[in-house]
Amino acid sequence: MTRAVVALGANLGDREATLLAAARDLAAAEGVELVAVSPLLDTVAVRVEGEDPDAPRYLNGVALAETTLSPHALLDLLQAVEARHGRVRGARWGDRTLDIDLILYGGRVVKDERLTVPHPRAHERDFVLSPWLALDPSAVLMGHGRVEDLLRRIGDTTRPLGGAESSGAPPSTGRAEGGEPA
Ligand code: A4P
Ligand code: MG
Repeated sequence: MTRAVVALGANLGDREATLLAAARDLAAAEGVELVAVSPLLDTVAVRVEGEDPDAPRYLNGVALAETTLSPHALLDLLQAVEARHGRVRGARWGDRTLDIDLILYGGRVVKDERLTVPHPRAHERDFVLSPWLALDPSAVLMGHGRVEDLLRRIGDTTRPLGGAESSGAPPSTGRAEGGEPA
């Protein structure tokens, strides 16, 4: 068995339902044991040009799995689950109902035309690091160091699902716009 770290994201459709269904699909797959799924976090869309506050926001999470599948067989599975949930491959980093990336596969380094592991951009993405850290406070991203340190360096702009603006802020008191009632 090899420990794999998988990142899930969605910014179209019922994001929460899709991510939970995808996690169930992974748990049910031959050769995969789902160990844990992180809290789902609401995140600003990152486009090729940078963060886009006008794009539909993402819901992101991370899952830990134990697998007997090879890295490429696991990628096949992740892509089959994406397809089952209506993923259409359009623009790079474009809007999608479901994206599943393989972040880590044990201590293996893979670099070919289909697969790069560790994921080459995970270290600079709070939407990967933050849910991963929530799941595993001692997580280490091979080649980059402790997830906690990486996240502190880039800053965490993620929000809890259905929560307040940022962690720690009290929910809105619902102050009336038009002044106090008479
Ligand atoms: N591929 C290579 N390595 C991997 C890997 N480790 N895991 C190949 C998964 N796939 C890998 O991916 C393109 C090709 O990458 C695949 O065919 C596979 O063989 P894709 O999913 O078709 O396209 P993509 O996801 O648009 O491209 P890319 O470059 O993988 O994008 P990223 O880096 O995954 O970024 N903003 C927020 N807030 N949250 C997000 O989740 N995700 C993206 C996608 C952009 N912005 C985001 C989010
Ligand atoms: Mg992808």
